[in-house]
Amino acid sequence: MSTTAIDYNGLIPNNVELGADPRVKRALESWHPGYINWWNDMGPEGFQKSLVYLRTAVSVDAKGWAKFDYIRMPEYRWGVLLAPPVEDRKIPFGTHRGEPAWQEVPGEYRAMLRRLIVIQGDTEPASVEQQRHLGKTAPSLYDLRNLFQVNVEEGRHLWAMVYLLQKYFGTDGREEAEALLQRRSGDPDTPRMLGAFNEKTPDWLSFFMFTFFTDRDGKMQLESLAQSGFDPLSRTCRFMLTEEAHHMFVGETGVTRVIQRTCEAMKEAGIGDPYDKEAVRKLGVIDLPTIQKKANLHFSLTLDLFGSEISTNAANAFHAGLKGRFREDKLHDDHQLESSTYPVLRLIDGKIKNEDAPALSALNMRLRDDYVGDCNNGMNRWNKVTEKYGIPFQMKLPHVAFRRHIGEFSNIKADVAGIVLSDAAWQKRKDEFLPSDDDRAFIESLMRPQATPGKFAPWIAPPKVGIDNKPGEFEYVKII
Ligand code: BYC
Repeated sequence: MSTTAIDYNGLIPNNVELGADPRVKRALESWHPGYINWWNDMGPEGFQKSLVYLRTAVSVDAKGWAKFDYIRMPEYRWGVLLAPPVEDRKIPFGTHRGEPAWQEVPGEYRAMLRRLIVIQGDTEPASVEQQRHLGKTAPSLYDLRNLFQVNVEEGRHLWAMVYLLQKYFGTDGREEAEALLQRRSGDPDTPRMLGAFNEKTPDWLSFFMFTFFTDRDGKMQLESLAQSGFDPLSRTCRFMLTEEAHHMFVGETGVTRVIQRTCEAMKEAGIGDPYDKEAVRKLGVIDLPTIQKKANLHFSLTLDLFGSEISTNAANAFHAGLKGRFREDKLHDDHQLESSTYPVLRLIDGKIKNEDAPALSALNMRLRDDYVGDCNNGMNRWNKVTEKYGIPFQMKLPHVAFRRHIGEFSNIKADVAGIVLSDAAWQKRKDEFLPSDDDRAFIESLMRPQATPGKFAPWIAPPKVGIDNKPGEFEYVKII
């Protein structure tokens, strides 16, 4: 079988020759019912019987890898798909740089590798759990379908990590695979592993912000793991990145459409002041300062996912050749970083300052910097919309010290400009920066479902083009 073709004959579609690997095939087949139970219990609520126009991977070839069709979500063909191998691939960084990439787990790094895979795996079902109630308030069938596409693919990403655990980590891999189905987002006793994945995604603006900001962390982390010297992880992540692009598209265009609708409504009503919240809200659209507050919230939550600025874990994973930098293969240096430094934003004597730190210890900071750059590019595209309508409002990323729970700034309170505030000042001003109860209640009041094909809730503009080039009236979800 070619390495790009997918075998659809068994229970688990795959391009890893599961048929020739009875032990792993059995392990995955016995994990399957638990997964389906989890999907039925924790996946999209109320739409499990509906027919959804979804894409499914039919190849891992970069061109034409997916086909679209109506499918009931519990019948989605979740599979194990790895990008084609790179012939003669070498470990691209760290102390083993230049040695042949590992096809088996390097014994000395087993625990570290397992931890990275488990953390990655844990985020995938977590996001499905966070988004499970959103179907009920979808602003259109187009958006409903996109939500479900994201959800089923996060489910597949869980499969991707579970395959690695089952195939390469024996009994403890099986236990970890089981535990991935037991933890629950937001559960006080068995929470998901990383902070942001225990937060709520209460409304569609949050969903778009999540897919813009948090899925973008997914992209950065997957790009770093795609560099891994452990070749099966690298190949797995490379294919996941193909799917991830759509998730960020959903976020970026989702927020763009919200901003566009607000600007249109303001123009039609002759409102030029974006801060005239009351007047704008009367139009049934979300005022721009409230959209900015949602961005502040999701950006700050997501920054915590990069871990501490200075991290021995990150240094060890790089040194070992397990987790590289963003697009390591495009960087020009010694790829070992034993003697280089990197500027890190730190809290020194109560002031936020740059300080050079050993580059190995500063890898989380470096990845976060790359991430912030990527977010800025997306945000600049949002700002083109307000510019086009001549509305004097530009979205801006808050300072990286704003509202942090992990790392250098977790013990201070800073405003969106990075000015350190007293606790009292923060309490007094926090509603300036973050959605207040009133903002949340207003957004919630707009969340009314629109399930007529081709129609959209009044607070969001239609997309420029349909999915799979379908026309505007296309019935993306047949609700049953
Ligand atoms: N919450 O040295 P430190 C995605 C823990 S998103 C709670 O500072 P490290 C997706 C840390 O575990 C991408 N705990 O950080 C998006 C450690 O605990 P232990 C997911 C946290 O390890 C949308 C301790 O603090 N993938 O795919 O260098 C939808 C000290 O850690 C947090 C990955 O993250 C936190 N935020 O970096 C669906 C890639 N941050 O071990 C999917 C794999 C840190 O001492 N993970 N801690 O008990 C990693 O590379 C690293 O684990 C992290 C943390 C970047 C997350």
